[in-house]
Amino acid sequence: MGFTCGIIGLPNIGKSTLFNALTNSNKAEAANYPFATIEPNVGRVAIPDERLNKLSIIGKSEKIIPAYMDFIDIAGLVRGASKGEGLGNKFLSHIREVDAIAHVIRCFEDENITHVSTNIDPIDDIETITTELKIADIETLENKYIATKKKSKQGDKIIMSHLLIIEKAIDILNNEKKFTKNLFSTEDLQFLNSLNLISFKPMLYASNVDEKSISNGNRLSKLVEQKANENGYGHVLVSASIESQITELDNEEDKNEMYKQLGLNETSLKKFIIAGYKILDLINFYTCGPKETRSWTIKKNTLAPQAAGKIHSDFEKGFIRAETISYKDFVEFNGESECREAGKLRQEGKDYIVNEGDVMHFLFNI
Ligand SMILES: Nc1nc2c(ncn2[C@@H]2O[C@H](COP(=O)(O)OP(=O)(O)OP(=O)(O)O)[C@@H](O)[C@H]2O)c(=O)[nH]1
Ligand SMILES: [Mg+2]
Repeated sequence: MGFTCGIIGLPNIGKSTLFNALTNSNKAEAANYPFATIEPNVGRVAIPDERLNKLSIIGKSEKIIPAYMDFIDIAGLVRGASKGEGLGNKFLSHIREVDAIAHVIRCFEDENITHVSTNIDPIDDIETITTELKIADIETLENKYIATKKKSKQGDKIIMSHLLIIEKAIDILNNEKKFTKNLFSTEDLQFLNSLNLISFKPMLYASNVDEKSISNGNRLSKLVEQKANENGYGHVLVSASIESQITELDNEEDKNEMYKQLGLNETSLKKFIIAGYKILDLINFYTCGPKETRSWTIKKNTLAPQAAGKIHSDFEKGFIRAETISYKDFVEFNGESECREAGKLRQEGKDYIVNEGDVMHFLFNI
C-alpha cells in the first residue's frame, strides 16, 4: 500500500476531472455544473516506479507488484455546508480515514465554467473550505466531548485526560492556532488521531491551472503556493482537464507525445506521489526474488523488524536479521549473489533503520 488521499474543494472546480486523470479512468462524472458528484468515487492506482522493472529483470521475477495508492473524490463543499447548504457536510465522513487531503483550488479562468462565487479568488476559496472543515471537526469534537464527559463521572484518569485533549483541539480550531504535532504527547496524539479530524491531516494544495500555465503556474497558483508555504503544506500544479483528456488516448506513444508538446515532464500522478511521500514522510523498500519483485511503502525511520512486519506479522515477531542491498548496488553488481560476493550485501539487525530503495531479504524464525 501507498497511501489514501481524499480530494476536496468547492463544487465545479475540477475535482472529478483530476480524479479521472490521476486514476487514468473515466470513472467519475465530470460535468459543468456544481454538485455533479454525489456519491464518492474511489480509485486505486499503481505507483509508477521504473526501478521495479530493472529489479525484476535482474531477479528473474515472474511478476511485479507495485505499491498502490487510493484516491477518493467526494462532493463539493460550499460556504454554510455545516448548516446544510449545498449537499451539506455529512459526506466528509467518506474521507475521515484518509492519510492525506488534496485540496483542489480553481486557478484557471474560463467564463464558460461556473464558479460558485462571482470571482475567481483562490485565497477566498481556500478560506471557505478551511472554515467548513474546521466547523465539521469542531462538531465531531463537541460530540466526542459530550460522550466522554458522561463516562468521566467514574473519575477515570485516562478519560479525564481525553477531555483535556478535546478542549485543546477545540481551542486550536476556534482560535486559528497552527496545529503541530509537538503540541501533544505521543499518547495524546494517538487519541487525537483516532478522532480522524480532517483539519489536522497532512494537506496538499493542488492548483488546477489551464494548460498554458502547467509548467510555470500563473498569478493565481502563485498565491496558492505562497499560502501552502505559510501553512507548511505541499503544493502541486495540475491541469486536470488536459490531463484527463490525455488519459483517454489509447496508446502510450501518443500520450508521451502530448506530454512532450505541453512541456510536461511529470504526470499529475507522479507529482502527487512525490508531494504526498514528502508530507507523509514515506519511503519505499523492495523485495526481489524469482516469484516476484515488490515495492513496499513505509514511514521514514522505520526499523527493519517493523518493515518486515509490513510483509507478514510473523516476519516481525520472529525477526532474526535482514540481508540488505542498496538499489544502486543491486543494479550495479547485477543481483543478490554477485552483491554477496562483492561484499555489498549487509547483514542488518533489529536496530537497522531501513533506507529508501533498500532491497531486503528477511530471515525469521517462528
Ligand atoms: N477550462 C477548464 N475547465 C476545467 C478544468 N478542470 C475541470 N474543468 C471543467 O470544469 C467542470 C467541472 O469539473 P468537475 O471535475 O466535474 O468538477 P468537480 O469539482 O468534481 O465538481 P462537483 O463534483 O460538482 O463538486 C467540467 O466541465 C470540467 O470539464 C480546467 O483545468 N480548465
Ligand atoms: Mg465531482
